[in-house]
Order: sequence, then C-alpha cells, then structure tokens
Amino acid sequence: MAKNTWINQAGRDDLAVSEERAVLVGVLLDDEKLSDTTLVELTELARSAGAVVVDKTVQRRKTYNAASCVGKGKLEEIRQRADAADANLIIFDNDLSPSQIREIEAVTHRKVLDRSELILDIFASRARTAEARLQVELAQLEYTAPRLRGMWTHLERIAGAGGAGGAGSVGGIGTRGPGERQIEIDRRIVGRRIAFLKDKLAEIHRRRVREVAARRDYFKVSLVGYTNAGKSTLMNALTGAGARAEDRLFATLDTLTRRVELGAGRAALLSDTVGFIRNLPHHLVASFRATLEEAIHADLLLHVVDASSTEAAEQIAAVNEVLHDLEVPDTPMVIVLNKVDAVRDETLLTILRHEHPKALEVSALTGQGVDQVRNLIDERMRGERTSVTLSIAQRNGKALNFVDRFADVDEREYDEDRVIVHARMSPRALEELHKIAADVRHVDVNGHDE
Ligand SMILES: Nc1nc2c(ncn2[C@@H]2O[C@H](COP(=O)(O)OP(=O)(O)OP(=O)(O)O)[C@@H](O)[C@H]2O)c(=O)[nH]1
Ligand SMILES: [Mg+2]
Repeated sequence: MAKNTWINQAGRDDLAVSEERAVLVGVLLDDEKLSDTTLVELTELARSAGAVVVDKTVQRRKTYNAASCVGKGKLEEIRQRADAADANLIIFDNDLSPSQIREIEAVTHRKVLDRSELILDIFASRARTAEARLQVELAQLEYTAPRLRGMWTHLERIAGAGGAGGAGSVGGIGTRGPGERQIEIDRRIVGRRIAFLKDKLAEIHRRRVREVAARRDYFKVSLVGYTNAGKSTLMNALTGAGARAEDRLFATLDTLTRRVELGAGRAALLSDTVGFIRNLPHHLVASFRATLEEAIHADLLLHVVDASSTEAAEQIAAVNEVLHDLEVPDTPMVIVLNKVDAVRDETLLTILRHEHPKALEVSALTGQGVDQVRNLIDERMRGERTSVTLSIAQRNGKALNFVDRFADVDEREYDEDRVIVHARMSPRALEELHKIAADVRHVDVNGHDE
C-alpha cells in the first residue's frame, strides 16, 4: 500500500486505491423500505473514491445499535463476508460515532469508514486548487480529528498484523486525510491548525466577496444541483468552457466562471459550482461557503436536475435543503431538467413536469434545448433592466464604452458635444456608470435634464 498518500497529491493516481475491496453496509430503520436504490448512491460514492465494491448487505433495525450500529450477529456476518470476498474495507451508509467505529473495527479487523468520511475522502482526492485543499483539510480535521486516536492505534495494529510494518503503511481510502501526520501530534496542534485554516479561508472568502462585487455590473448566473446532474456539461454547452465533466460523483470542486454569449453582443457570467448530495457533511458545507459565494450572489440560479434518475425528486429536495443551509437569499431559481435524452421512465418525467411546470427540458450532452437556456438567461437579464435616457459627453469614452458593454442601446442621438442614449440597463449597471462617469445625466423624453 502507498505511503504518505495525501501529501503527494500528484502521485495519488498511482495509489493502490482501486484495489481497495469494500463491503457496503446499510441499515434500514423501521419505516424505510428496501428498494432498488438502497445502497446505490453509496456504491457510486465508493466507486468515485476508487474502491471496488465486492459485497453489500443491509440490516433492518428499529434503531441503530448504540455500541456498533448493527447488532453483534450482523457484525460477525460482515466479518465473514469480508473474509469470503477478501475485502479490506467496510463502508457504512450512515454516520458512525468514534466508539462505534472502534467497536466495528475490533470485531471485523478491517478498516471502517462512514458515509461522511467517504465523501470527505473523495473531496480530498479531487481537491486541486489551494483553496479547495484548505477547505477539505479543515472539514477533515473537524470531522475526523475527534476519531483519530482510537482509529489510528487500531489501524496500526491491523497494518502490523498484516506484516506491512507500522502506521506509515496504512493508506488508501479514508486515510488520505490529515491522519498520518496527526497520529503523533496532540489535539492542541490540531486546534491550532484548524484556527490557521479558518483564518486562511476567511481571507480567501474576503477576496471572493471582492471579486464577486467587482463583477456586479454583469448579470450573474450560477449552476447548482445534485452531483452528477450535468452542471459542467451544461456549462460547456453554453460557454465552451472545457469544464471537467465526468460520470463520477463530485467531479467539480472549484467554481469556474465564464462569459456566456447571448447574442447581439450581450453576455452574462455563468458559474459552475460543486455538486450537492443528500446529508452532505455539514463541516463540508461550512468550509465550502467561499466556493459557493458565486451561487450566493447570483442574480439567477439554474437548478440542474438529472431527469433520468429515479431519485430526481429526492435530489431536488436535497439541493433545496443545502441551499437553505447556505442561507442563499431568495434568488430566482429555474429548474433545468437535464438528460432528457436518457429518460427511460416517461412517467417520472411527467411527474417532474407537473411538479415544475416552468422547468426547461434539455440535454446538455446532445445540445437539445440548450438554446432555450440561453434565451431564458437573456430574458431574465433584460427583464431586470429598465429603460433610461442618458446624456453623455462625447469625449467620455469610458462611459460610452461601459454603455456599449452593459446596456441594450435602442437609439443614439448626437447633440452638440453630447450623445443622448436611449437604452435599457440594470439598476446595478446604472449605479456603476454613475460612479465611473459623474457627468452622465438622466434626461426625460423631452430632452430636459431630470
Ligand atoms: N445522457 C446524458 N448524459 C449527460 C447529460 N449531461 C451530462 N451527462 C453525463 O453525466 C455525467 C455527469 O456530468 P457532469 O457534467 O460532470 O455533472 P456535474 O453536475 O458537473 O457533476 P459534479 O461536478 O460531479 O457535481 C457525465 O458522464 C456526463 O457526460 C445529458 O444531457 N444526457
Ligand atoms: Mg461538475
């Protein structure tokens, strides 16, 4: 197994991660039904983290067992399944307490991960920019640090027993966190590191706010939605941005912003953002706030939905919940039913249409309906605009330039040394124009100064 897995980001692809063989465990509480979709998402998550799922098992219970989540007998069965399938990893579909993890590891002699840790691990392996790495490290420290002591001493034992030789050789999924380094450092240092990361992130956040503010004269649109819904693919279809789109959960971690041309020289800014998932670990949501600054300050949210998924309705609800957690203000939001080319069950699509009568239907992959999205952005952008008549000095090139870029000009009249411009523009752009050019005057239709 690989060493120092999280320090050497570049070498991550060489890790023997794909050889991690995982048994998935789900617990169905009383009212939950076993369905085709049980453990499907966890399977996708495990696959995205690079594991091979070798077995799955579900236990029905009234409540979670306080000591070990599932009961004693089931634990023993899981151990046997892991033996039979030669698995080295057990992943639970729900979150576990540190003591539950310890107990399960003690019985199964395998590395145990819960759902949040798995998600954090995927984020750790995907984080490319400095900002994303800081965010993931913070979330991992906050979530994982309290669990480290028991987990790591135990992992050391497992590694030792396997003859691999010490904690340094424990690697792979779930250990890509700050784990190895912290094994011997005490909580105070962790606390200091957390404070440092928070400081850094606060700084980045302030910069982001400034960046977003600097683009205030643009109409800003953010793509939000469940992971794998097709946000990056739609981004590419609309802007030719070359955003990474993949059939993996959490392909995108960093916000990417590009101009989207709307025709006739008009343009808006479009941002692709990190995908959401149900029960997103809340530390992760908190630390990704800065990345989601674009969404928070957007003029319009396009909520991209995988309409071909049988879980589409649940996914829409999960996204709305995260947006609520993020305290996204009451930004206008339009649902975009994507992947209509792949819809197999027309009944589900009919239900979605019924629930969201104003939704657009598109296929970002084939390009079907993408123009409708463009038109919608254009309409919303223009709808925000009011008609103005401005008087601008002809020599004020800066102001005239600004008007060209940010207003729809209907007519220009030349009057001695001034240009009278009849145009439509947003209140924000107008405000900005007054800042850069103090001599711009509003005139009424008769040509008199207001
Ligand atoms: N059939 C079909 N597949 C699509 C469509 N749009 C996207 N996909 C596929 O869905 C997968 C996920 O697409 P992405 O664009 O990466 O999804 P995303 O929402 O950006 O996902 P994350 O960044 O992981 O949150 C890719 O394999 C895409 O090719 C579509 O309209 N039809
Ligand atoms: Mg993406």
